[in-house]
Amino acid sequence: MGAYAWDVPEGLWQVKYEKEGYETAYSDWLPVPPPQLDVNIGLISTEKPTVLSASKISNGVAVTFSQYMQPDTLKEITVTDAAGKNLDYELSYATDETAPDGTVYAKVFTLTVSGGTADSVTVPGTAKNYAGTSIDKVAVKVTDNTEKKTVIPDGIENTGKVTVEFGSPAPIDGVLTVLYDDGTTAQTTYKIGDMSVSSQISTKKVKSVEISAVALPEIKGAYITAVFYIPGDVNGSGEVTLDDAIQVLKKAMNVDMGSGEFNEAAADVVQDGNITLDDAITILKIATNVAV
Ligand SMILES: [Ca+2]
Ligand SMILES: [Ca+2]
Repeated sequence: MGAYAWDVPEGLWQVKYEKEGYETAYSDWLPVPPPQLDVNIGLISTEKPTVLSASKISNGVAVTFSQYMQPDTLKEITVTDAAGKNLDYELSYATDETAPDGTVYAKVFTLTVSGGTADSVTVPGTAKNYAGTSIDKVAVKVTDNTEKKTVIPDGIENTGKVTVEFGSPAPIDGVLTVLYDDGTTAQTTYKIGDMSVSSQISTKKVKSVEISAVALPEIKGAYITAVFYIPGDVNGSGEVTLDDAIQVLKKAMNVDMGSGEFNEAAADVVQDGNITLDDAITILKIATNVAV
């Protein structure tokens, strides 16, 4: 909002706040002296909210508004398929943005649709922004705003870390595709907003990684971090050896291992969420080239 300064003679003073597109607001009458600092109030927009986009996501649609909206007023939204049939959906939204009084407002709403493919979203005139201003009823066509980025991570043969910025912190599904140099691919899904993705890759050489996500307008700053590793390479040395098997065995037996690197995801090669003797034996087999 910016800052301002004032230096006035003694008396009673009032601050008037004017900004195009906002209602004019006034502070309380303030006695000076004492110095009055932090005379700040929230300005209320006089403009009606609008729908900026209705973006296709893997299981529905993400609707972005131009202003913060009251979530309770969005329950009358209708979603239709290409034939005009109404589809059931569940509404969700981030709850981390609140007004000073604790009320939750959001700009991006995820509609998880069942029973068909969303083609159009209609927002009724009962939908209101944070100030209680209603939207004009509007029907918006669902569009595919998926953005793809290809990255070549550093040190992919060992532990590769990739950070990619996207346009939305909303919890929306994305797809991460690993391309191997023999032409094969592997895919894993994630939710943007999870901020961190671990993707187990095979010992095949990785050429590049393509990350795709829905780019939403108005909101910036989200990112995901993908960490790659070779299954069984718990110490991050770049290969699976007897050392790795011994470390996993110690972990499975609860033996103190000191403070060296230990990648628990890489250790759980028999993927059951626990590090056990099974994992140690499997890593031993990988290290000694015995068929697993
Ligand atoms: Ca190793
Ligand atoms: Ca395991």
